[in-house]
Amino acid sequence: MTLIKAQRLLCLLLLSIPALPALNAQNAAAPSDPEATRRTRALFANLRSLSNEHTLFGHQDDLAYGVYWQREDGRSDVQETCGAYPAVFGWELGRKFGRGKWNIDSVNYDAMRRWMRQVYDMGGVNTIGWHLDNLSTGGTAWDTSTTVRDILPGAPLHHLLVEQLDMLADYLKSLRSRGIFSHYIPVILRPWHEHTGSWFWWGARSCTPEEYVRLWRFTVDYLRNEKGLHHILYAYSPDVFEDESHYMRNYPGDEYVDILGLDYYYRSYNLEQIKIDLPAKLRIVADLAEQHGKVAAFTETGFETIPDKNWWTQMLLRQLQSAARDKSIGIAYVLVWRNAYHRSKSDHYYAPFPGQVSAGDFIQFSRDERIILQDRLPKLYKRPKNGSGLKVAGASLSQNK
Ligand code: BMA
Repeated sequence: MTLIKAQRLLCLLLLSIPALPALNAQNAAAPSDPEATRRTRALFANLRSLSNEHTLFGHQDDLAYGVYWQREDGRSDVQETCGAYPAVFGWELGRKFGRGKWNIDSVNYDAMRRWMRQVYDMGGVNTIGWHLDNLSTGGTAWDTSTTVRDILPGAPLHHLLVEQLDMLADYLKSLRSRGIFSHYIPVILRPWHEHTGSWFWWGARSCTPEEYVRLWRFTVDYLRNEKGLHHILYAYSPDVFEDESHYMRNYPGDEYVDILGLDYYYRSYNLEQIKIDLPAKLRIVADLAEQHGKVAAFTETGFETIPDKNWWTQMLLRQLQSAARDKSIGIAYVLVWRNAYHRSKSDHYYAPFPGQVSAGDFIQFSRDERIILQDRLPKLYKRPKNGSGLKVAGASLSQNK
């Protein structure tokens, strides 16, 4: 073949590629960290591309404890209710590193690392939040005394923030897979959450938007550049907000955020309002994620004690569906809050367990085509070959749950 013929052939081949524009556009979206590991990049792109049709279901501390049980290997209230584990698992770092071996909810850090590895081995996703103690006063995360300005670079207590981030970095560095091809397990880190509320020391009434943005950027820059961590996706998750500009008021910038989230709880007194309000809010988050090339997620929600027996299909599912529009991205995952194990907190649970009033409806929810639990997970840590798309098992398969 002459050189000219070969060039023509190459041109023809290249011309045939734009037949896959939508897919390429979605695959082109990349995490905010230009040096993100291969698996982290795959996770980001896959969450984004699955979100139009699917939403991964997640539960906080699912493997650690449930209603009236704690630390029993293999147990999960979700799995015992519907036959499948969640697809997303939320974990908590708080109160403060260095205070002992257990976090604020009596979860042991070593056990948590083991569970995170199990989640990764199951093909699931780990997301980590942090109710960090107030570093100025020694109070809890809910001590809203002004603190942020004391711990920013150049401020007198900055070393206390650095000390915590050093320990966080060590913990994140220890999140590696097993075996000879050991590698970092990608994680979603969700720092400084619910800042539109005023119940945490990094909240709306305790710091200015500028201070918040500096705190966020310092956190990311320190972990990424000083500590060289590239297996992290960062989730920004305001609580309730008024409109787009309120949502973006403290936005640290596209170079610092991967996931646009929302924390929003159902409460008996606001059910009527939430029916109208929530789909609109989720839509704003999804639209912003689309515009900024990010993933959209419902980063925390739930209806404490789930007193409405049809809540899963009649409320949550409908609202997730209404957030997705034709060909645009939708809500990639939803995480319901924890099922407290202690009898003194017997009304603090958000996922069903066998016998709970909404258990039957949760089974229906878990079998819906949109919702993905662990048994229908596509391979999230691998980019699909161009043109092949993500493979999600049909909902019919999960009839065996
Ligand atoms: C809150 C409650 C607390 C818990 C904290 C951190 O929403 O669930 O009981 O200690 O989150 O997980």
